[in-house]
Amino acid sequence: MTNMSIPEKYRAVLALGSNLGDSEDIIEEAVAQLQTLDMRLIALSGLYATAPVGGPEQPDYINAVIEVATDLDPYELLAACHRVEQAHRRTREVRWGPRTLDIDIIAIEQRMPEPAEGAEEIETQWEPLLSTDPVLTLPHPRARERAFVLVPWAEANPQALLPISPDRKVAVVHQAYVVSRADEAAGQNAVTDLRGMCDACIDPAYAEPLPSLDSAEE
Ligand code: A4P
Ligand code: MG
Repeated sequence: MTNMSIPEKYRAVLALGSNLGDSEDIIEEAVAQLQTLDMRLIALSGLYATAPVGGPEQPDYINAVIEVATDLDPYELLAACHRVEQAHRRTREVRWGPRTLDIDIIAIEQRMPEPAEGAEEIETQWEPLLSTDPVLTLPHPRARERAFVLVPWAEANPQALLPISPDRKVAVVHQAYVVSRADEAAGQNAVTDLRGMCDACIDPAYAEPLPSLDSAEE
């Protein structure tokens, strides 16, 4: 149980997806179950019907994104996500194949140490964690090009920033717009109409298009 008087050490963005079983119920139950595992919900998107990206021919997905505050360290958080996937009898036969429940950790930020007593009050600082560990890659390497992650995340938190490198972040609302427009132009995978959302870009410096990822990462 979280002690509300002590602020949590981490904030995490989780993307949930399901395309087997009663996907809407599964996602809603999973959001409730995650909250019993030392996570406090701080933002929640709606449910999105999305066309499958990659993998074999498979049904459409239901996707959603949540933000949580937690004291679980990143690997404990991954284990908690796997527990909830297992509770929904998630199996792993084909990469990117259909699944009852997938929970990906999109990004984690760590609270910076509090200022010393007597020091001038400063706003809480959050530092994004970057990791290339294949067991837990942060941020999730494909998040930046997936409308089914970016669009719900932008809804849940219009101020969200996706870290790209130690000194570069992109506004999620902007990236959601860019990726959705590109998908739409290619006649595929449109998630929802975001026309006009680009106006909400936080800083034009983040508006530069991102290089596409090395196909070896796919
Ligand atoms: N892993 C590494 N980093 C992370 C992370 N940040 N979060 C490792 C979660 N897991 C991470 O994951 C494979 C391994 O990735 C794990 O052992 C974990 O330690 P998995 O869940 O077993 O397999 P997966 O989900 O099939 O693989 P992956 O690479 O996570 O797939 P993606 O990229 O998540 O794609 N289309 C629509 N419309 N909606 C979807 O939700 N999802 C996918 C899965 C494909 N197409 C989709 C959707
Ligand atoms: Mg996954």
